[in-house]
Amino acid sequence: MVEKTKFIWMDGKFRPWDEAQVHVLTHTLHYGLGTFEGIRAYQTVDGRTAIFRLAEHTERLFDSAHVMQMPIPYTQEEINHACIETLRINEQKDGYIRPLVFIGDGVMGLHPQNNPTRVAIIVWPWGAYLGDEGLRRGIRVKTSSFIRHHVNIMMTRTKTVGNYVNSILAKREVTQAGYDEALLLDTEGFVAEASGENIFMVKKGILETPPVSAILAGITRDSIIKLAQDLGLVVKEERFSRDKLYIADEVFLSGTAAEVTPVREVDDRLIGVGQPGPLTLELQKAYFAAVKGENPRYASWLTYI
Ligand code: PPE
Repeated sequence: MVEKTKFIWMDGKFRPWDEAQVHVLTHTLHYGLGTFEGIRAYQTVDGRTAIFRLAEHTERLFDSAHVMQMPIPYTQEEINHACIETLRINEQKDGYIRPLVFIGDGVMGLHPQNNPTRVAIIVWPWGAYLGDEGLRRGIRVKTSSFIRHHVNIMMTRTKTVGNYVNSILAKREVTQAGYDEALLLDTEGFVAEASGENIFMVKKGILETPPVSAILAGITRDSIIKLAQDLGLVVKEERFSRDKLYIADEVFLSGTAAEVTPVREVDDRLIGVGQPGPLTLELQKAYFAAVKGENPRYASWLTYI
C-alpha cells in the first residue's frame, strides 16, 4: 500500500489526500492518454532535502505532453514550484514525487478536443523499488515474451500512461515465473530496457547501454553516463543482443525508482560470479553520493527545498 501523505496538488490547489478524486468519466482512465514523471527527493548530508534533477524531469513531462498534444495549462516553472511545495507541505525529508498530466471528463470517444488537461502532483515515501536486498545483492532478470513497443505504435520516448500496459504485462509474466524484473527486447530483437528501468552492461571495463531509440531517455541513465565518464570510463551507446548480456562481466538497471540495482542473473545465466560487480558498486556509490549532495561536482543536479 502507498503510504499516505497529507496533501495532493491538483489543478493548482492542495487538497487533502482522501479528497484528491476524479470522476469515473475521466478520459485518461478509459483510453490511457496521459503522461507522468517519477522524481526522487533525498535528505542530503547537511540535513536539507533536495530534489534530484527536477528541471530535467519537468522538461521531459512537457516534452511527453507536447508529443501527445496535451497542452499543460502551467509553465515548467510553475510545475517545478508545485513539486517543491508538495514536498514541503507534506513535510517529507525524502520521497517520490509523481506529477501526472491527464485528460479530464467532457466528451467520450477518441477525439477529446475540449476536455481539460489536468495536473496532479503526489508525494509519498518509496523505499528500494526492487527491494533492499536487490539493491545490495542484485536481482534476477528474465527476458519477457512481450517486446517493447515499436516506435510507430507508441511514442516510446514519452512517459505515457498507456505505454505502461506493455511494462505491466512483461513484469507480471516474469514475476509469476519467480524472477524479479523483466527485460524487454525491441522489435528487432535487441535489448531495449526493463519494465521500469534502463539497462547497462560492463564488458572488459567498458560500459554499454542501448541507444535512446525505442526506450525512455532515462534521467538516471544520463546521470550514470556522466558519472562513469567522470570516473574515466568509456561509455558506448550501442545496440546489443541478449547473448551479449549473458556473457557480460556486470549488468545493472537504472531508474529513479530502482536507482542503481545490480543484476546477478539474466535468463538463468549467472552474470560474472553472480554478485554485484566492482564498477556497478562504484557507480552505485557515486550515484548515491550525488543524490545526497556529497559530491559538489554534481550540485547543479540538486534543487534544495
Ligand atoms: N524505462 C522505463 C520504461 C521507465 O519506466 C523508467 C522509469 C526508466 C526507463 C528510467 O527512467 P528515469 O527514471 O528517468 O531514470 N520508471 C519509473 C517508474 C516507476 C513506477 O513503477 O511507477 C521510475 O523509476 O520512476
